[in-house]
Amino acid sequence: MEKGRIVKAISGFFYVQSEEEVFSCKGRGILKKNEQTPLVGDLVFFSITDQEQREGILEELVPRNSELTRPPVANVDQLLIVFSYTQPTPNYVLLDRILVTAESQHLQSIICFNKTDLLVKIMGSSLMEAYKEMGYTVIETSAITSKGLESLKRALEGRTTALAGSSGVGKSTLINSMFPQFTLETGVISKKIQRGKHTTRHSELHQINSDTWIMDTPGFSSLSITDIDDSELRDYFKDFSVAQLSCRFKTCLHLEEPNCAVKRAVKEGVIHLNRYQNYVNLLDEIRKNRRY
Ligand SMILES: Nc1nc2c(ncn2[C@@H]2O[C@H](COP(=O)(O)OP(=O)(O)OP(=O)(O)O)[C@@H](O)[C@H]2O)c(=O)[nH]1
Ligand SMILES: [Mg+2]
Ligand SMILES: [Zn+2]
Repeated sequence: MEKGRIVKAISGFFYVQSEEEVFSCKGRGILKKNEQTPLVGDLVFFSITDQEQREGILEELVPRNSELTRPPVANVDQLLIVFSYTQPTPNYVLLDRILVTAESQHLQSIICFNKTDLLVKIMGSSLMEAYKEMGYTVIETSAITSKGLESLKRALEGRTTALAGSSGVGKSTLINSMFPQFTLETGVISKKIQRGKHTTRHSELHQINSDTWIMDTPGFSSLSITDIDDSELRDYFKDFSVAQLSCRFKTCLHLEEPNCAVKRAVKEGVIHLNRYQNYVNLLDEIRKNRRY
């Protein structure tokens, strides 16, 4: 059997990269029987059915280090969450949803603000500073002027990174600008609604060198939080971690409980109000979904 990595999945075929070659493979009954759905990023064993046509059959999935449903990907080390300063404007609710998902999977997150060239003046927002203080790497880039691309490349080195973010923020353009060997398809922004047109349709993993991979993904604008318990949500808000040690109740959910140190920190401006509001909304959503 051969070993490889799924780099793309389209209409029932899994494209498996092994050394320098890519084989198109069909799944095997055994995977279905075990209720295993292969994902892009999966390490697999496969057998070759036609060497010349580069065809094969998937035999076995290697156990995953991590797994995400949106974007659907296995074995990434980190997410590169991309926003643009304008066209389209940043969606901080989406940012917190992606961060919560990443934290729950113990993935690192890098936050990238792209299209700095479109701004007359960069408005350093207090919210952005807040994310830096929480310990996230925040990088400002322009795929057009190459600003920030060198530091972004350094942050990707030696790791498998999936991009995530709304359509039109410049994910594919950033990959093309950092790595000129790629010519991924990019799209224009709709003038009328100032949004992207969902140009990238399939996630695809690209190998940069022996231990560096990057995955382009389709844009998305909503992300529902499933698989997370209301009691654990607070642990995925990094900025709560210090304050919540001082809440009167160990299990404080920072809502109506007396002597809540997180709410105090919000009042004092130590925790950003937007973050707290997003937390309360997400908690509410998780509880509502559970009821049905
Ligand atoms: N001015 C400016 N335009 C950019 C920048 N990065 C990307 N763009 C433009 O934004 C548009 C959308 O870029 P894409 O790379 O297709 O965006 P995407 O995030 O891959 O979008 P989807 O594939 O639809 O999810 C294109 O017209 C790009 O040229 C940037 O840094 N500055
Ligand atoms: Mg794209
Ligand atoms: Zn509390």
